[in-house]
Amino acid sequence: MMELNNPIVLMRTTNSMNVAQELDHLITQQLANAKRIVIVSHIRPDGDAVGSALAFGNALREAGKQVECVLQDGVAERYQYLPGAKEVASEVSLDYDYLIVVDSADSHRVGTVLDDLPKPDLVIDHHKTHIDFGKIDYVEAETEATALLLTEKLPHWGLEVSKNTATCLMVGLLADTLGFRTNNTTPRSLRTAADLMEKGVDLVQVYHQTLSMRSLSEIRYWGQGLIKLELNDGVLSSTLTLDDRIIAGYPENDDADLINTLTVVPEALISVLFIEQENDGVKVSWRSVKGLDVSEIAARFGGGGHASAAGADIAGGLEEIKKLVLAETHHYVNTKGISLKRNDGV
Ligand SMILES: [Mn+2]
Repeated sequence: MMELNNPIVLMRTTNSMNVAQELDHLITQQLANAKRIVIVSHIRPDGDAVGSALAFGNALREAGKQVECVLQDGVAERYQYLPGAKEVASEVSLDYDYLIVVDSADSHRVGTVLDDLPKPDLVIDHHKTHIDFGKIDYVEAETEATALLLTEKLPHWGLEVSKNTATCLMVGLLADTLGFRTNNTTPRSLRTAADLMEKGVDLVQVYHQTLSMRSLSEIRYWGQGLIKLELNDGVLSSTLTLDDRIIAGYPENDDADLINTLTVVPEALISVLFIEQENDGVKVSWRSVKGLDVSEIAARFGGGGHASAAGADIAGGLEEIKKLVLAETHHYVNTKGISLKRNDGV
């Protein structure tokens, strides 16, 4: 058996099957022994964060565990229909004996809910920029979604994937692949979706709720960003201010996924969106075509993510940050992107 006192990291690509099997065995035992489990995911939770946390929570509850799912920023309206969504807490209150974090590249991404708590027992993630922060970090970088990893692993960890669990997992898979159109989509994610459908998931309904459905305030908020779009040398950019949110009546502190819509512009090698936050900060989101790696730019500003989708929370004024980030993004495109032409969908 593996030693429990040392942090364990699995990058499957660099480890043998024996190690993978031993790790599965260890996680299975730990989950079997756990009674009260807290599951946490990142701030401004997207579909993969919500879907993965709820799916894991659901599977563990069905196995007789007491589970508390914690998302500092709560669950967006579009995901409120998911099983367990209404019970999600915004801070840890359960006296847990096992702590799980899903879909988070580093400990800062979960916000402040884990401040002063011991290391998580198990971290499951798929971000390229993952920095280990658990006792076990189960990481497969650049796999399409944490929900995909969970779909494959839950049965290996002694847990069943019921229709309810599968529905949450489908949300995560669809959200992170934007419906199988990100450039890291492989046959594996389509097979995973097929497996989930066989558990009874209503794909059309979940697809609509996850990706197509938009509230009037979201569309109006997009409008505020769309009229400010600028395209310079392959970099498409725009800004969403606190005022834009008030004008549109949009209640959240994110971009309402506008960034994913910008990738439809064929001239854009990189899209970047600035979302003004309360307390003198800016959330920056990047998307890029295949061959560019925006997680490198995000990392320079203390953020991270994937090659084609990354973000950073930067302290400071909006105009100052825009200047810095656009300069760095243009610098990156100029050094890496000159010979690149868009030849794929996203
Ligand atoms: Mn994810």
